[in-house]
Amino acid sequence: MIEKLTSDELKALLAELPGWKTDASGTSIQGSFKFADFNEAFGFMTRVAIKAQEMDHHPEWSNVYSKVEITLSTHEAKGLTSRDATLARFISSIAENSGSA
Ligand code: H2B
Repeated sequence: MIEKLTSDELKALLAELPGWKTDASGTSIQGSFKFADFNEAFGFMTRVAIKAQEMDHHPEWSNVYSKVEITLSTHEAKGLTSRDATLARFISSIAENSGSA
């Protein structure tokens, strides 16, 4: 069973990843990404989907035209783990390269 992040690790992760926040219970993190249009948003989602499939760790997300909202958590741990940190770091790194706000 994968271990949950400690509260210090979660604090450090949120400090490292501007724009991500945690829910009140600290069991998931949310990020919101805005692109120029649907084409940019869906390209971003495609890159995230490929990474998620490689990792076998998948986002809960929604898309409305140019906006993508993402929630990450690890069901197995009923909370946040290093898998969420890895995927969130990847998402932020490619969002920067896709013109997100
Ligand atoms: N994605 C996420 N976000 N959390 C999980 O715990 C998870 C997953 N578990 N993708 C994986 C798939 C698991 O259900 C399969 C069986 O490996």
